[in-house]
Amino acid sequence: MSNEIYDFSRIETKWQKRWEETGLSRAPESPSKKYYCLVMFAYPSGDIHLGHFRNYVIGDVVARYRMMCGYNVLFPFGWDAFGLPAEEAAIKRKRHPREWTLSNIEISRNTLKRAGVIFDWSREVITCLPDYYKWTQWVFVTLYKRGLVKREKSYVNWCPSCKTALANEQVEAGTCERCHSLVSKRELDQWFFKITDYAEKLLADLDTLPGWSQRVKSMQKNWIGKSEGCEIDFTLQDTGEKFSVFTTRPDTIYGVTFMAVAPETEFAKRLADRSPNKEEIIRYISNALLKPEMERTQEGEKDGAFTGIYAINPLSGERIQLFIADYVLPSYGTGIVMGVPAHDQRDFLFARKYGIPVKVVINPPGKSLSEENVTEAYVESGVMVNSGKFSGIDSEKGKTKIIEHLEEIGRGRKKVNYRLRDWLLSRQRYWGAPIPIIHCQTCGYVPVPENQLPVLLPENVKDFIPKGRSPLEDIPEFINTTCPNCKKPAKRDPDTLDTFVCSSWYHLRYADPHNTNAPFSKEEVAKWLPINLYIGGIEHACGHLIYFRFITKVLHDVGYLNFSEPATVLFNHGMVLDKNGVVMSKSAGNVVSPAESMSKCGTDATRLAMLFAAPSDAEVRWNEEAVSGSVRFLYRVWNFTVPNATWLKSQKEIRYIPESLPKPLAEIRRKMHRTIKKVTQEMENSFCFNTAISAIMELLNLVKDCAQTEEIPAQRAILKEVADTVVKLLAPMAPHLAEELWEILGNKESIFKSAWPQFDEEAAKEEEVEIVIQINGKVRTRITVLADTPQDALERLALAEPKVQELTRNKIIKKVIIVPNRLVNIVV
Ligand code: ANZ
Ligand code: ZN
Repeated sequence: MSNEIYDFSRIETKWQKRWEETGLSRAPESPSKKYYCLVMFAYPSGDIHLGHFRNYVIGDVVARYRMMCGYNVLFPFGWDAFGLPAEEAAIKRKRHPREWTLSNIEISRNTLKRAGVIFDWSREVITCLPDYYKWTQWVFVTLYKRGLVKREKSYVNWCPSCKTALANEQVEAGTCERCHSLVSKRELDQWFFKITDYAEKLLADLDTLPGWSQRVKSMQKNWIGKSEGCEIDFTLQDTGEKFSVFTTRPDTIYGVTFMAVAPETEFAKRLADRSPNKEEIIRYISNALLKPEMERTQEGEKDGAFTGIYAINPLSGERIQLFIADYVLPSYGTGIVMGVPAHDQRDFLFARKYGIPVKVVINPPGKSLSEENVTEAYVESGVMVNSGKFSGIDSEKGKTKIIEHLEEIGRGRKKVNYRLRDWLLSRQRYWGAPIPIIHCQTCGYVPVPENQLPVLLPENVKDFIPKGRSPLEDIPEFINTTCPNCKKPAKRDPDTLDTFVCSSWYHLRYADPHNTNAPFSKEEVAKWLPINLYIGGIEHACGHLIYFRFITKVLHDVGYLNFSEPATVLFNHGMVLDKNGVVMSKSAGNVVSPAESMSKCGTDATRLAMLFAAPSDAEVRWNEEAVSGSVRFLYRVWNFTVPNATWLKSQKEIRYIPESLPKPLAEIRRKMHRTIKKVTQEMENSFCFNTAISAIMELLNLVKDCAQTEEIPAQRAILKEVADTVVKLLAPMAPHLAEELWEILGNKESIFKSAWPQFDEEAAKEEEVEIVIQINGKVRTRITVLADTPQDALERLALAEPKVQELTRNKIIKKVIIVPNRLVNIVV
């Protein structure tokens, strides 16, 4: 064995094998001090690339750090193996999704092992295998029994090229987030989770999550979109039929000059039927349905069609024109808007286009608007005018007054609305967990009883290409069954579950991954959860990160969990960009595998280069050259430790008194404690491993020229401390090299069983110096500042001294002479 050179490939293989043999990554049965570090699992749609590598290495650094702090660490991994990406890839290659997926998992798992990421593979979950999706189906049935599942015919987002329905979260700027085709609407019978029942809890509990960034919390808050207002009942002039609108501005009710109905609604269809302009209205409605939602909600000119029918305002009794207009969304409020052109800009543009009156009912403080001088809507609050007995009232107060009045006369009520929509679950695709529902002619919808789960996805399927209806529908052996209730012939639901259902509960399965009687036992979950640190990309803020909070809350309410928020701390790592600054992704086709760099320069150097490139929450533009920089640094660590190892560990330990260390050694010792402090803070809080690494580099620079000498008695003791410390501080980031050096320094056990170095606050303190302050060469006062305070700061501090202010008042300062760490002389 040669210790002469840093042979990374030998070292990395050796330690990966050793960790596996000793079960370093195994989470214990009964943790006494637990730490659950979770990274978002991956779609197995190829090998992992540098984006994954970064995410998982960050997790690995934290997991290893926590081990050294004495925690029992759970750091599991798995695969989000169902769903479109895998299915699309398999179709392209003419392979079965299952076979394609499992072989990708194999490849990616090996790459992750080579990356030195010590996941506890004994707890791996793969969502496309029956032992997992049985319980995904159980989650569905559990929510079904709880009344949280609904079936509804509704217009769904439809991707014409993926040929499937999409959840709102999967629509990006009006296009399919996968293939970027324009999304249109299609009416289908669909299953939904009633996540809106939890809107208030999901919103309110954001306040109980100090460990989540403001950014994610406000994204979720906007997504949930709580809005407080009221519902007001209007009537049709001719038939007296009642219909309601949702508004946040009841104070503007006297300003309503038209009403607009969403084209998708039943109400619109009924109006069309009775309209004198029937043909035009029907044409307008069918055109509107083809428009992507994006186009409808964009700013700019709005259009609509007048139905020829009128409504009556419940307070003013005025007659109002009814329009069908596609800027009104069917799924928000009641799908009908009371149009107030004077105080809503959209309504204003609409009114100007169709020659509808603009009636001012709110005046800005101290001003008077009128139809003629309004050039845009006045949307602020003000004084109510032209509003019957409410005129003259402040509009904020008016809101409450109007609602009270409407409630009294039975024509309106307070109402809270959420922008959040129910979670669309059904996918008309093959590669997913079958929806565990049986359609029976007699009994209706019957959930599959738990003892009949899983509903197996048929595997010998040749034709699973999407055709616009579910491929499972064409498989008689699958679709035909008997009703669990009445035992008559019945049919299975042909759709599969959105994969976000699979990933909404995987964090729980890791606590008890081999349970065959239940998705998890309450006891096992209680040992590990909630997650201490959850690491993943910001792109999941309004999708997965809401879904998994929702499912956790439901399972809590059903009594399976003793906590209702899944993760205490959430960390969003930044993206990895390619050379041209484009986000690395499978779909962009610009992915770089970490494998090449790991072979060429070593895993530790590749990890370090990635960690050194930027703070963990910032973007990294990947640059191969950075790796050679970290190779050089690792060599320096090696060259400091290895040649000195025998000397450092020889003879008995030397004790020293810190106060009596000679200056250079005291300097080294202070730097060491400061470095420990810095690195520890980064490991605990902000994960700026780049600055942690530079601190270690600085420390190493300070000691690299220290000779082996016994003349200064404490020299060896200090250098031994520095060597141990550097190796330990580097261990989470460059684990293989650290293990090897730790062994060379004479230790028998893994460095990850050793204790993380502690810093001494006193020793880490910066040195202070006294600065003499002179005016025209005469000593006037003294101040104490940190050593090496820069000149401009010294000047500012000196001039701010009361004594100096007093003596320089009404005098002109000609110049300021500064001798760093010693003196400031002010010439007046
Ligand atoms: C009259 C009014 C007057 C309104 C005014 C606003 C200003 P937020 O705050 O986002 O909840 N609205 C209601 N249902 C709608 C739908 N289905 N599609 C499009 N717009 C709809 O928005 C609530 C406001 O959005 C409601 O208050 C309504 O317009 C409109 F000076 O009613 B408002
Ligand atoms: Zn039946």
